[in-house]
Amino acid sequence: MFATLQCGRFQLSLKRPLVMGIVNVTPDSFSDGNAHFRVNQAIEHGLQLVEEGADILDIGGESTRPGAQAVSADEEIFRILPVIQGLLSAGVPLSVDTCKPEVMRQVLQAGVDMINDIRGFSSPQAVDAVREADCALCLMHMQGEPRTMQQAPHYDDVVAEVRAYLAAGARRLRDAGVAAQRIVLDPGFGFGKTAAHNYALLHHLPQAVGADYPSLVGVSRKSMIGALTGRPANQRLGGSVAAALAAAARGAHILRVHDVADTLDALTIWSAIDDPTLSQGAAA
Ligand code: 7PJ
Repeated sequence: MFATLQCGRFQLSLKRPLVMGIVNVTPDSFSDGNAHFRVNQAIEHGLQLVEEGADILDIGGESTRPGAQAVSADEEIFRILPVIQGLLSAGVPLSVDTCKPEVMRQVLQAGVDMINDIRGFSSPQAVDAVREADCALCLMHMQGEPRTMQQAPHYDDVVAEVRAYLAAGARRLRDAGVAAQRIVLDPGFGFGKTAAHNYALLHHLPQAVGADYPSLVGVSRKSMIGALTGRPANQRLGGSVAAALAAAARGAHILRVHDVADTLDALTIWSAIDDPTLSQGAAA
């Protein structure tokens, strides 16, 4: 039904799961507060992820962790624009993780290929900022606001509620004139959800995202991994890769991860098990 995703300068094949590498440009993700230093490190990190095989890069200038400080549109643009410019010729589509319409307009002007909105293009201004472009749009579910969303998440039926939100959001985009080939849906792991909610959504991924649009899953290093392994964020590689594979097995089209090389290795082995042609030419 959807063999490809219209993603700005690129038409992405969705025949195998794609890996989206995360490039954070927030002060808390770098040891040095110096802006120039931060930009160079982020560009280098992005290039490294492309070398590891990333299919897409997702650049974010605002931390959405529970309790994180809000930043102005100007500050967000100041952080990410030079990183975008440094990565535009890296050979893969660039996505920007933002919920600010003004940031969306400016980065689209700069040439990015995808807008990833954790607020699901819920504001009419966000829809206006992206409708006439040819970028891909990732529409994510969130309950509440980043600062407070983890205080008391509640659902009567998390899978049905997330599905209804995503379907309504996609309908809003379509009604605004957005082509179906530009839309990707994301259950929003960790955004106003308990560990039990997150695992229910992962188990029922096909039901949570529906069959009309491709899906994006972001579970990398999240608290749902720490909740079961007891490990801090920098020791969640094994758990994150397991969750990414489980998402791929349930049909996820794009996996948003920190650890690109390890995730791709896991996908390579997992794919070969069900497709003997993939191991036939390999050395013994
Ligand atoms: C997600 C995201 C996600 C999408 C973040 C983190 C938190 N965008 N941005 N999906 N998570 N589409 O990476 O831990 O799950 S920021």
